[in-house]
Amino acid sequence: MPSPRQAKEQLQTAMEDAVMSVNTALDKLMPQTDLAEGPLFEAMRYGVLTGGKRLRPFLVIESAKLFNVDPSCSRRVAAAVELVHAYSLVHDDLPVMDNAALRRGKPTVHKAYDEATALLAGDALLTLAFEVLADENTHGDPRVRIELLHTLAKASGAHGMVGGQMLDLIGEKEAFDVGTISRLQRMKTGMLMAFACEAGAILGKSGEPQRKALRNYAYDLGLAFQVTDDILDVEADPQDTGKDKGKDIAANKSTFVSTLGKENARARAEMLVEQAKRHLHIFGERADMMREVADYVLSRRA
Ligand code: GRG
Repeated sequence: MPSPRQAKEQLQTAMEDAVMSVNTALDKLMPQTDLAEGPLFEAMRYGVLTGGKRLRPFLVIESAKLFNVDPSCSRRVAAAVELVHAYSLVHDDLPVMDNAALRRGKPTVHKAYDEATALLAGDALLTLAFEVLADENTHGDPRVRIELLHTLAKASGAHGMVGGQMLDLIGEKEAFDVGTISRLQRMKTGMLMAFACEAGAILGKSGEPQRKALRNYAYDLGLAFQVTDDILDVEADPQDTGKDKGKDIAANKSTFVSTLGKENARARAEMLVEQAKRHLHIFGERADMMREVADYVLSRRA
């Protein structure tokens, strides 16, 4: 069994490998072009390829390893989930939403290009994700591809990420209790993470108990991730996070920190991470990397 330090090093190596392999896949999916609409492709590439931790792709790759899925398949699903994530960031940064100037330490897409191009780039990233999943290179079995498409659509749409974003906007005008904040964050952040974790089980045609365990792990992980995001919003160095500080307070949002206080919020994140790891017991040691990434979510600075 590796020491805690070795386990952290193994996680870092695995995360770096995931960044490289998903970036290669994304680069191929969005080639540069001399066509007249070239600026759209440039803005898409800018929105996806400039930085990011690639946490969701990492979860796809690791969950797929549990079921011995061909890495060439999981890499494509990892790219698809990052395309949806990148679209959400591009649209979220627009003046009509968060009006952010910085993302991943660089000007946001609408600052680097213009608002209309950013809007279209986000649209095209989202639709490209579904094109990638529908392609037979993602999986030879059409039933698996349909299940991936259906699950990603549900996670990203009105009952998932987009619905969560709507609640987030409403939360700027009315105070939410912790239960409503948790529901909002499960929809906004947790459901895409749940797709990432379930994707391995879908690709591996696993049974429902394994799929459910991964889904529950992801929900707790996503919530812990969001609690730490709220803490980082008040205390992190923008040089580390690559985005402006104090945006939640400026927007008058109810967050875990504003509702529970920083200490209670941190205690809740720790409790959620322990709970997330317990869901993985059915996989034994094979899920150690997913346990390690849960600890990383607590200690992250970016
Ligand atoms: C559909 C417009 C629209 C938005 C959906 C996900 C989302 C709602 C908005 C993104 C903004 C945001 C702060 C979401 C909370 C989740 C979160 C902390 C996202 C940033 O994810 P990281 O930290 O980012 O994984 P990197 O840059 O590492 O990929």
